Amino acid sequence: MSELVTLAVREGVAVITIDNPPVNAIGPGVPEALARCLDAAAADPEVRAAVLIGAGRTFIAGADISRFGKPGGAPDLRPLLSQCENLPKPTVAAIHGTALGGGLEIAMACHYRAIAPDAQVGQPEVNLGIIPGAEGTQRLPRLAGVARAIEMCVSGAPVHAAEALASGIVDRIVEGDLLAGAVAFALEMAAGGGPWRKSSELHYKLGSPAENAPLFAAGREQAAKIRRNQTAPLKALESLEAATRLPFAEGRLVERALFAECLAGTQSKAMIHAFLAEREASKVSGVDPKAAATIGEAAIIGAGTMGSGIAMAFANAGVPVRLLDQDQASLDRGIANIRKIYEGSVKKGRFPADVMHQRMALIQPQVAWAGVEQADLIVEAVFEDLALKKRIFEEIDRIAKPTCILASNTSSLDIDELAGSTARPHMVVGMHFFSPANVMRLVEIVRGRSTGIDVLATALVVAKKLKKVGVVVGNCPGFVGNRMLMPYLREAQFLVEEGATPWDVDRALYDWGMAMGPFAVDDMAGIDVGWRVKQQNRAFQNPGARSPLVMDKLYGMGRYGQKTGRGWFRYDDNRKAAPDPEVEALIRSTAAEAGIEPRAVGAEEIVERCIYALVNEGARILEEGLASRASDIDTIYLTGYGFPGYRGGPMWYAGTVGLADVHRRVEEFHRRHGELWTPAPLLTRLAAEGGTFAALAG
Ligand code: T1G
Repeated sequence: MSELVTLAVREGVAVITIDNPPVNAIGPGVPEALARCLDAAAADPEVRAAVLIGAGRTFIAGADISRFGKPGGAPDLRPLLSQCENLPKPTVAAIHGTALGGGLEIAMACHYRAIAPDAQVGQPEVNLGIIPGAEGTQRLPRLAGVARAIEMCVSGAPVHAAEALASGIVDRIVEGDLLAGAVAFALEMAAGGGPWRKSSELHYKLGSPAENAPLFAAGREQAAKIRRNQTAPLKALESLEAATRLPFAEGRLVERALFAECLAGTQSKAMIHAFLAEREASKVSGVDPKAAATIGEAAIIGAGTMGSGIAMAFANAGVPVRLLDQDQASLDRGIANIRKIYEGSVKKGRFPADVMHQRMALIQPQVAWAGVEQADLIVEAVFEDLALKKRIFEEIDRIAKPTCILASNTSSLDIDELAGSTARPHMVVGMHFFSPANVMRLVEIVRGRSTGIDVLATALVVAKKLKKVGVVVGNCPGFVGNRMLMPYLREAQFLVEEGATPWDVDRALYDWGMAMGPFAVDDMAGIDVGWRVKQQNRAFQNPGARSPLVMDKLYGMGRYGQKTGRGWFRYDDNRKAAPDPEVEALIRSTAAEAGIEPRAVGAEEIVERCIYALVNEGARILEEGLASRASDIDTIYLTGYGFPGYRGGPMWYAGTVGLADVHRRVEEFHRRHGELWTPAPLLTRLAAEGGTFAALAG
């Protein structure tokens, strides 16, 4: 019998253990081995019942995602589920950790489910652009009711044990030893003599068409809101609807056809790429996570928006953190903000008030340096000013213990310069968080010339501990994300000078899938901030190259964006944006003065100009070795810049368009708009070879 699944008999119960680390995914060989164990359990006269349990940290986390797209990569689990459900002895799934996707589907095909109090169950397939493919959309509404099944399949979010019990997905919570509890449960059921409960045969929770119609309408509304432009949640709803209308045997066929359709589509390929790319990012050649230092305590310098957000991220992960500011008033403001955000979360029911108190207690506000010498990691998060940051680095270098890592949250300044102002350049690293830092998942980990690999390892482990995605990047102005953003924002501005309105540009990119349009981003971040970054980067602008004209004027007019109620757009008291005729007139007159003839600019051109600007700059970044693989760039844009997951990131997306086509357009833009559009040599080469960024060796 395969070691992936083992069978042992305990008190007359066959204990079938799935052991496929790290998360017991249903990889090659697992369904077959499970089937053999079920057969053996059925055949053994000594066995009265069976328990399915996962070894290690979790029950089954679903199908093996790394195999999707490969031959036999998405195995049909349905014969296994029938075998499980039709076993002539009661079966109990014993769930700890997470039962996700195919894992929950297997559990639902068992007659009963026992769960550990801290475990979760979910159908997260929509996160991968697919729907449950092994009867999940048919069994879940039968167990949990239509409303709950819609909520779980559309959001993809897991539910906790208590909720799973209340809604009927599981039958019993086992405190203490899960296996012992599950065995006892199985014996109880065996003693009852059957018949055992089959989820495929339940009907009473399926509702009537009249009851279900508003639930499905609400589900579609929710899908449009939280999963804009995505096809999988709509297919999941269609499949759930089939469950309510058709017998089980027919509903499962509808599900399978819709599943296959999703799996063959571009959205699932992009989202599966995104899942794997995110995990790949933490693997950096030569960097061993085991070399990471333990961070028992951290300190953050600067209690502004970024510093406070970073302090929250540490507190949320249970790490004590000192929050410093030289100015008591700023410190008080920072702490008041943190409290407000936590209170908001409590009000929304995200966590109870005592969790808020625990987190607040982990944050120690102070104006003096006392105690900072105990920190294992210090993150500098002051105003974006090189001279100021250098002074702070000199200071913290003096105070911090020798093993302390000194990180900067700079979004564009030179890490080597900062490292140079300390006596420990190998301990200096960039940790560029994104605003709001307690929410956004990306951390660009900037590797300076001298940064030690053990320091990189620690930064990666810290990012993971903070439940963030750390991506190692090289040291250059803007690093990876903001360096690419510059040409993207620049094209957005050129497009309005050529005849589009800021509203047109934002609408086109939002409709295409970006979380926000570029002008809304400018207004949110602050036009004054953008202006200052531009001044700092003047040295990197090609003399004589075209430069956007309008932003400087907005800055001069004090139109700083949302914070002043006026920027590229006008804002009402609820910060709702509206087009501003004054800005449009300013754009037209500025363009006319510069001799730019206005023309009609369509949505397609807007998307191509902005997105291909990202791609072309991304190709240069790869060439220069500032990102180690294209998928890292994708991860940065997906987790930090609101790039739509179902398009896989800019470099992946370029591959789906075809690099030859992208290159052709870039060349056209080059001819029409000048040197800023010079095609990156890597793009030219790959386009000629028929290659993709994704296929480049990392
Ligand atoms: N397949 C393959 N590998 C997986 C995996 C999976 N399903 N889930 C996790 N991994 C790997 C991951 O790549 C990483 O690898 C390691 O496990 C730890 O993951 C038929 C079609 C389970 C909650 O969508 O949500 O079933 O980096 O870093 O934070 O209808 O992973 O160590 O090499 O994320 O503790 C549905 C996705 C599949 C679950 C653990 N299942 N996974 O989180 O660790 S579709 C999912 C997760 C399906 C059926 C359908 C999380 C986790 P490495 P990690 P974590």
